[in-house]
Amino acid sequence: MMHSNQYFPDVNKIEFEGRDSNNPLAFTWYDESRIVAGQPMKEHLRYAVAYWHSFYNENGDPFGAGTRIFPWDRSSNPLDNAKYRLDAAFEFFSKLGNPFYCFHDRDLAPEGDSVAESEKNLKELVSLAAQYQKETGLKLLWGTANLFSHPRYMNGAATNPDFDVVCHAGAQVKAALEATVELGGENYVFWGGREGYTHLFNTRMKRERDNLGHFLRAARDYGRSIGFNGNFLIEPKPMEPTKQQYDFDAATVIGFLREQDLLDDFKLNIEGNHATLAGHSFAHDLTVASEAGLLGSIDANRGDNQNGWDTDYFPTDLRDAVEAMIVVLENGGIAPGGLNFDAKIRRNSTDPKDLFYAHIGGMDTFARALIIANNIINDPLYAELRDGRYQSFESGEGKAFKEGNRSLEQLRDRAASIGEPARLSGRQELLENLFNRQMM
Ligand code: XLS
Ligand code: NI
Ligand code: NI
Repeated sequence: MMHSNQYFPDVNKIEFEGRDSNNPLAFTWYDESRIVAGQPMKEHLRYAVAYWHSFYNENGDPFGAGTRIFPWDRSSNPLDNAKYRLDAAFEFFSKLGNPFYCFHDRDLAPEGDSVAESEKNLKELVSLAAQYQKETGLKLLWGTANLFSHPRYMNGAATNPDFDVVCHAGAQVKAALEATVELGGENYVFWGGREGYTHLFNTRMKRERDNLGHFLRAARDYGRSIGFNGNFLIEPKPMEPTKQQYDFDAATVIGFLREQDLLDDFKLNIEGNHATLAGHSFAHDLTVASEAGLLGSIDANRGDNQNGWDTDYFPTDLRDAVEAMIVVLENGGIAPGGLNFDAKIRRNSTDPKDLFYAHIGGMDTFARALIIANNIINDPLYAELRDGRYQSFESGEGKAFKEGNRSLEQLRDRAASIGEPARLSGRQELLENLFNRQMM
């Protein structure tokens, strides 16, 4: 079975043409086989396209209906349209050259009138997707279940106060895990859109958190029993749609995973725009996850400085991407995770080529960022400005403290004997200039 060539007929395979090219349908920096830090770019970056934003999201907003016209909505039967959509998606992937994609159960296949019918729809689409994957070599970075769109989840999914709703969430996750395994997915994501609460005083946070723990352990056990060997990932987000209690940011999720004894199987999927919604930078949350040994994957997007929403812009801010790639390189890479463009074209971007421009922009930005990040890491000034500051812990008394061998009395006695410490500059401006020198 070959995917068609009818949905994006004006676009050919996107090639690397270099920075002198002015072809808007070519890469200027993403040269997938270029070696950076000992590895081809493609393997560092592991780009994925998000099925929902690119092929399912009509770009409605709270003020108006969707603006996109989907040429793959050819029929009045949603199951047929799901098949056309899959065909269009694989045409797009083949032309763009992304190695991975990600989906929710409900963007891949429509919900049926019963659990059994929904399962059947999903199975049908999964077997088609398996054929397209085989034909194109494309891989699944992760699967997930949409536990937030259906009205039944208005009070949450796994944290719903009504056990019957929790069961429906379980049914969906079971089927989505099976789909992920069948398609060779390397990770499985939980983003708890409607977990959390809208009013604290009709909510028992601890109870909901414990129920979520039971739910995630059941999902883990089932996944392992059907041969899922990849990482389970939790994607932190502080709000929107609900206020969150267990997944506000990376640090909160790590505490939750520890409380619920899930650290052996779960890692984090960090999204740029979610980190900024939590009042952090993208690189901050990546660093928190990485230092805990829990950086699993990345949703590469960005917010808008002028508002506080999850705007899911395509990531075209170079500085942001450079900072992210420093963390990724220092993490020893992102595999088996990847960089998933959990991003959408703007509501007024209605040219079919806009979806290509958007991904090309994101892919070029992170490719350039990878090169710059590697240059920064290899500049001796970087190590001096960062690790050099901690030199006093590398020998003598400081080293003894670092190893846990100094009491408060000993600290006091040393302070009394040494007098006022010298003022060591943090040299932040020099550090910023170092970054700019590599970027400009
Ligand atoms: C929404 C989330 C969502 C997850 C997958 O804000 O980013 O897209 O990545 O459910
Ligand atoms: Ni996301
Ligand atoms: Ni998001």
